Amino acid sequence: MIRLGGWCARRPRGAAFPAGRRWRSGGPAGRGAGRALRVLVDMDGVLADFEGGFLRKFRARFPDQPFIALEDRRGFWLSEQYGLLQPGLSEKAISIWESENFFLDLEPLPGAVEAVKQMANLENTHVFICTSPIKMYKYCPYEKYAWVEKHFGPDFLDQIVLSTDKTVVSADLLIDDRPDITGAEPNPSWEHILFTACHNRHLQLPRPGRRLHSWADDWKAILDSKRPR
Ligand code: UMP
Ligand code: MG
Repeated sequence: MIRLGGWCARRPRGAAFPAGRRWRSGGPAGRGAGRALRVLVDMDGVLADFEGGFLRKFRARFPDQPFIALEDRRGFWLSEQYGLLQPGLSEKAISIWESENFFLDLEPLPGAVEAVKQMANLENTHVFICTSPIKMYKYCPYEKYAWVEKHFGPDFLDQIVLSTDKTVVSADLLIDDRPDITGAEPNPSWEHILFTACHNRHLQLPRPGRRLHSWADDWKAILDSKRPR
């Protein structure tokens, strides 16, 4: 059996593995022992600088409006904090990420692209980019695919999982900056590793919650802690 994205296909005996799929070095049955470790990596706030990109475009489009500096951000929902700052500001904030090229123009967070390329090339490791699109779908889903192609190359497009409910996606790990990840599945298969972001850095995690402070942090050790011994 060959793993192709999230499903399995029969490989004819003796046939070569598909070209250009080096990141699936964990490969078919996994070259080492046991099944491959599956890691979901979130996009906004983990790979792509959603908060920085938002603030830059908000200030450019609404130069006379108040704004929230990144060090003052609290809570996952930017729109809520802007709404508390001034009536009507929540709608202005939303209009920024609903605009064309917002998601495509986001800068990668420091070290993110290199780390995920490395991760995908590890033995026995399957990496998926698991991201929630906004409901206004005119630009966002297309631009998320275009962003992955731009920074990871076209072969990595197979690794995208778009889902507003990440609890129904099965994996060993989910690296995500949102503190409260809930959904239809009350017992998700993954362990959530909270990726530190401006809006969550002050939170005390309930035990035994773990953080990845940045891509300079030891993400390999976190993966290794989930591998069978
Ligand atoms: N988002 C909102 N409102 C906010 C902040 C973010 O709708 O106040 C959206 C933008 C992203 C999504 O598409 O939430 C975050 O997705 P994840 O990083 O959780 O996958
Ligand atoms: Mg996120």
